[in-house]
Amino acid sequence: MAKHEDLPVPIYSKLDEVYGDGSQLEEAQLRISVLNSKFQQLFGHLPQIYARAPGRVNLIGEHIDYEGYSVLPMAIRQDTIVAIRKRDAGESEKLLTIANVSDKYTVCTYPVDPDQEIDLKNHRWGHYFICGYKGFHEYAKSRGLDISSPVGLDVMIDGTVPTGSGLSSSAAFVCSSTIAIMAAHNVNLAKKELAQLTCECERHIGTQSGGMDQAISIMAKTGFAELIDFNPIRATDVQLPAGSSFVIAHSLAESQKAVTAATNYNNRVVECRLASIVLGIKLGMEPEEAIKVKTLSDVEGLCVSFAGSRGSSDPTLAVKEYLKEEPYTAEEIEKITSKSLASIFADSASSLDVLKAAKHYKLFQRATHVYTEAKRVYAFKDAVSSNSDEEEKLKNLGELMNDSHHSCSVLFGCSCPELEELVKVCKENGALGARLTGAGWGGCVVALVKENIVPQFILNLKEQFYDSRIEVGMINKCDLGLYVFASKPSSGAAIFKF
Ligand code: NG1
Ligand code: MG
Repeated sequence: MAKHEDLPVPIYSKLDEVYGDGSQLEEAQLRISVLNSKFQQLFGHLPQIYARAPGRVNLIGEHIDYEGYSVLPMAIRQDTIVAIRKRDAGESEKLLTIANVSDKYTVCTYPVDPDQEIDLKNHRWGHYFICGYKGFHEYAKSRGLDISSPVGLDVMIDGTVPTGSGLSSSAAFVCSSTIAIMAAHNVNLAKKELAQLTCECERHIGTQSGGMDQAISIMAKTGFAELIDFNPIRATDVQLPAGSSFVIAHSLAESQKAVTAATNYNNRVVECRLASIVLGIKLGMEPEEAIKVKTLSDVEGLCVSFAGSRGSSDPTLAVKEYLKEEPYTAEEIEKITSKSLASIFADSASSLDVLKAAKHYKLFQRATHVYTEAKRVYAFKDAVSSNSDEEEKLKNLGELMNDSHHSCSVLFGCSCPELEELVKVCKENGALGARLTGAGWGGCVVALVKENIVPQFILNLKEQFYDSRIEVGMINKCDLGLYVFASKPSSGAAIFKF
């Protein structure tokens, strides 16, 4: 039997094949009918084909995918649907027109040009579609696929993943766009290949992302979280313990990753790379070789050998020995590398932006987070499949989540006051574990809660976290369900054609 990741994206002809037969189906039917009528109104035609891709919640393994380490997310029910129509070659109008069912998003148009540059200084929501457009054409070119010359595309989007929430609305958008463009050209790919492609697509937005979000959005299966490995991308089903539930709660601090990349996300990618280079040199690599090192996983072997000389296998021993806790200045690092930071990162404009904005580099803290977090992912997977009784199992999982949050907050510096408050409220109300999820600096918390207390837990969060914010008008009372909800592992990306 073909492995799940070797299969292409499923193509359905009925909505219930992807949304089941419950309340989600009714909602999906309504969404499709709104998409169709707005599509018809704007473009004078119906769409030819649809693609959907879900958001995700990461249960554990934060900020380590871009360092080559495995992570453990699950897809959520909220998704993005892209309705698309490829214009006929003869039609005079040659534009990519991207509209949204929500009036919040004004129509964006782009030229029909796969080589166009995305204007990163002027962020527009439609840029995420262009990420998929550019990526698909690059892929087609590199594989010599027979794609007729580019034509106009009419596109209408409907997304239900809250934006800036750490639930990967961006990957849901990029993945569904890429798949829709692909399907409109009668192309389909193996999921693992598509996961790789969509990860590269999203980098066109200027973040140096790992591949977690796209991989889970494409490879998810109903009922399972997935352990995602990289190089090569692979997904292993993880059955979460019965009697437990993951509650997602929004801190109401929005994290606009594409806008703050230089000081937040990409800054951490650069710091991790610098930590790998410095570790490489201290552990005996020639500087010329070490500056080619990309990730902390590339120097883990050296760290473990060092630990071995002390009777341990823990890579953080090398971090403790060779990196100092005080932040490094650029000059201090350049003394070690004998090369300027600007020349090390000369091939990456977004890294050069990081260097311009950075005052110092916390190499010890970032490396310690990455190595310990990578271990926690496997400890979590082992705890799920262990034979210990349910109570013990949940306790272990909760502790790993708490440790992960602490490390994100203290070592990786990607929390914020709102997230800290919400994690505390979750723990005070019976969560076995609670942590920020996704990139952080705002967005959501994920809490492990015994299933039988979920309704009371959510009520308590409402009283202790949300009511005061409803009072000052940050959110509407009737929208609370969008900001705090229990989530079950949902299905991955799909194509529909009716
Ligand atoms: P979000 O939460 O979507 O901003 C980001 C990255 C992931 C991963 C996490 C942190 C993208 C598309 N996603 O997620 O690859 O690094 O942060 O674990 O950049
Ligand atoms: Mg994102």
